[in-house]
Parts: sequence; structure tokens; C-alpha cells
Amino acid sequence: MKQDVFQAPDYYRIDDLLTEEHKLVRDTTRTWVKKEVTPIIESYAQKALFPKQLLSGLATIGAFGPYIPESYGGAGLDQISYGLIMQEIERGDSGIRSTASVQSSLVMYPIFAYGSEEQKQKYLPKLASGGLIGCFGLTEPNHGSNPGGMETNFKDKGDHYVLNGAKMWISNAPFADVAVVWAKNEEGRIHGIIVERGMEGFTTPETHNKWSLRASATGELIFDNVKIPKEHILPHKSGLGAPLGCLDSARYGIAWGAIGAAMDCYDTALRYAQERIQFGKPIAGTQLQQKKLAEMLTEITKAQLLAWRLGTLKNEGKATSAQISMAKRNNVAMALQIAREARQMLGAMGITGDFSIMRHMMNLESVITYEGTHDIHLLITGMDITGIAAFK
Ligand code: TGC
Ligand code: FAD
Repeated sequence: MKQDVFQAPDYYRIDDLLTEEHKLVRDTTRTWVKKEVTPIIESYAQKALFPKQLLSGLATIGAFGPYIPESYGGAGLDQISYGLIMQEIERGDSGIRSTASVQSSLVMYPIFAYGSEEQKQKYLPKLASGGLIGCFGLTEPNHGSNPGGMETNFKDKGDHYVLNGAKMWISNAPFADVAVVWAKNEEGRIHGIIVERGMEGFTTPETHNKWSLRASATGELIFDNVKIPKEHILPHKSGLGAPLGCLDSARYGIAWGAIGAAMDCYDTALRYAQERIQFGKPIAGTQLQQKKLAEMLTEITKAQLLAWRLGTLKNEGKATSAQISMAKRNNVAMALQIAREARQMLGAMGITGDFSIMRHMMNLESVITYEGTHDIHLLITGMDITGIAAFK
């Protein structure tokens, strides 16, 4: 069995900024990842299978709804703890972090923030315990970066609605019990709808042939005249701002998660460079490899500080969407760059599944695309600076 000897870099003593609760949450998650994720993840990724047996463990460590109040089954933690949980899970694999992100920020959060009391009572405790798994349907075949153009729609039929359309690239779709789906009403206003597996006309075909996030199940959501009871609409927020508000929470988690993937690549490359002898000495003793390691550690440290500060702003309710975009964009690009450099440091061994780096590298190609692409986040920052939306 693969031994997980990961040691986290903490060059600027970020631990001193954390509370005892933060460290306990972080260490609990790290221990769980070492025991449950590392030993199996490579083989699941190679086979392109999602390891469903991890769902109950994710619930137990509080990864489903970390910041949702305990009265609804969540862990009642703060935003730094939520970030640390995402960091540690993504240190294991971005696909497993995806499942936790979607469940927490894209399914539990909209039900918590926009749902009725009955909806919260019905779904949140079961989602927190892993008794129900959810997915989030925003992206469509013709509308990815521009979700406001969505075509999925619902019509009022008196005592119920009828939903038609299609979503694609949906994490967890193939096995999700419930889907939070965004669709337009007859006036073109976007609303969130809770769709349950088993509703007639609702299917979730799996998407195959992915070279990225192979240990995560991705699929479509097809709605063919699905009859929706009226109490399945999220009543308390509508418009594009409703799904985008959920994305803020998930993008924040990704800003932390990417640090986990970067730390794992750095730690693996450092260990390998110290052991690999070429020309009679460890490659760690060459200037070129030291440049790579020094730059990796510098970038990880900057990303850690960015995430921590963003977390404190979020705890105070002061973080803006544009600040979250900057952190998601910077930290994911940082992780992808580190994965590419680290892979080279392992030479041929870097392309094998004996090490985690190539898997992280391929996963991060999805992470830099989903939840808003690298370029869209740059345009969000540009709009925040200038007041002019360049994407329109
Ligand atoms: P725009 O006119 O700018 O805004 C429409 C309304 O939304 C408000 N708003 C936000 N509200 C909350 N949070 C945000 N981040 C918000 N951004 C905008 C805005 O104030 C406005 O409100 P109101 O009241 O005035 O109507 O919208 P736009 O159509 O011009 O688009 C802006 C743009 C491009 C930034 C946005 O569409 C965008 O972010 N596009 C990227 C799409 C995206 O991120 N999709 C992600 C799909 S989900 C996913 O990938 C899950 S992967 C999960 C995993 O596996 O981990
Ligand atoms: P497009 O929007 O077609 O963009 C293509 C390229 O054009 C990108 O480089 C983009 O940056 C660029 N571009 C677009 N508009 C502009 C512009 N105005 N100016 C300059 N450049 C521009 N979605 C969900 O709803 N739920 C999920 O659970 C989910 N999970 C996913 C899982 C995976 C593995 C992947 C890969 C995607 C997932 N997505 C999900 C979809 C994801 O959010 C979209 O792929 C993403 O928003 C980009 O949309 P697109 O792929 O249609 O690219």
C-alpha cells in the first residue's frame, strides 16, 4: 500500500494565525486523507471511477456543509476552517474536493440561503450526513462562461411547473439524488429548482473520455417535460445573482483547495530531488532545481497568505466577489504551474501513477476552467478596477 509521507510547507508560520479549532479541523482532515484517500485514489483515477465509499467519511469529517449551522446538520465552522478542509481534501485529489465543494457550496448553500424552512429541514440534514448527494446545474451546451443566456426553462401549469432543457459538465450528476437547477420562467427570470432523481423525464447520462478529474463523476442533466411540484422552487432569491452567489462560496473553497494540490506537488518534488542522484550528487544540489523549489515555496506562501486574508474578510462578511475571483484565479494558476514544474523535476518518473503530480496536473486543468475560467476571473478583476465589463 502507498505510504503517504506528506509534510506541509509553512514557511511564513501561517499556523500562528490559526486557532486551535482550525488546526484540529485541518489535522483531522489531513489524517483522514492520508488513511482513506491516498491509498486508493490513483487506481480510481486510472479506472475513471468515483470512490463512493469515501462519501460517509467526507460527511464524518464535516466536509459536507462545514459552515452550515449545526441546527441544520452542518459543522457550524468558520470560513477559515472550511478553507482548510478544502485544502486538505484537494491535497489528496481535486475530484474528491469537487464533490465536497458541490455538496457544500452549490447544493447546501443555496438551499440554506434561498430555501424555505421546509426545504431546509427536508434536505440539509440528509445532505450533511451524506444520506443525500447533490449536484448543481448551471452550465449548458451553449452557455458556459455566459450562464445568463441559459435556455433551460419552466412553465407554470397551474398546480405545478414543467421543466425543459439540458445542463452539461455537471459534477456528481451521474449518482446525485438531488440537483439544484437554474432555469428561466416565462418572463425570463432565473430561479433555482430542486429536482429529485426519479422525477419522470429527468435523466443524468455520464460524460466519459475525460483526461482530467478522472476520480470525479461528471454528467449531463436532461429535463424532458419534468413535472415539478411548486414547493421545489427556491423562494428567497432569483436572478443571475442567485447562482453567482453560490459560486462565490465555491470559488473561495477552490482558492484554498488549489494550495493543497500545490503543496503536495512541492513536497513530492522536494523529497524526490533530495533522493535522486545524478552526476554524483542529489539533483536538489543543482541551482536549476533549487530555483524551481524556491519559486514554488514562494508562490505557495503568497497563496497561503492570500487565502488566509480572504478567509478573515469572509468571516467578517467583507469579502467581495471580485476579491474571491482574484484568489481563485491566482491560486489555481499557481498550483498548475507548480504541478508542471514538479513533474519535470521527477523526470520520467513524473509521468507515472507512482507519484501524485501528473494526476494533480491533469485535475487542475479542470479546476482552472470550472467555477469561471482563468480569463473570466481576470475580466472580473478588470471590471472591478475600471467599472467596464469587457466580456459583454
Ligand atoms: P452581471 O450582469 O455582471 O451580473 C448579473 C447579476 O449577478 C450579480 N453578480 C453576482 N452576485 C453574486 N456573486 C457574484 N459573484 C456575482 N457576479 C455578478 C450582479 O450584481 C447582477 O445582479 P443584479 O441584481 O444587478 O441583476 O452578469 P453577466 O451576465 O454579465 O456575467 C458576469 C460573469 C461573466 C462574471 C458571470 O456570468 C460569470 O461569473 N461567469 C462564469 C460562469 C461560471 O463560473 N460558471 C460556473 C458553473 S458551476 C461550476 O463550474 C461548478 S464546478 C464545481 C466543482 O466540481 O468543484
Ligand atoms: P466557454 O464559455 O465556451 O469558454 C471557452 C473559452 O473562451 C475560455 O477560455 C473562456 O475563458 C473564453 N471566453 C469566454 N467568454 C469570453 C469573453 N467574453 N472574453 C474572453 N474570453 C472569453 N458547471 C456546472 O454548472 N456545474 C458543475 O458541477 C460543473 N462541473 C464541472 C466539472 C468539470 C470537470 C468541468 C470541466 C466543468 C464543469 N462545469 C460545471 C462547467 C464549467 O463551469 C464551464 O466549463 C466553465 O464555466 C466554462 O464554460 P465553457 O466550458 O462552456 O467554456
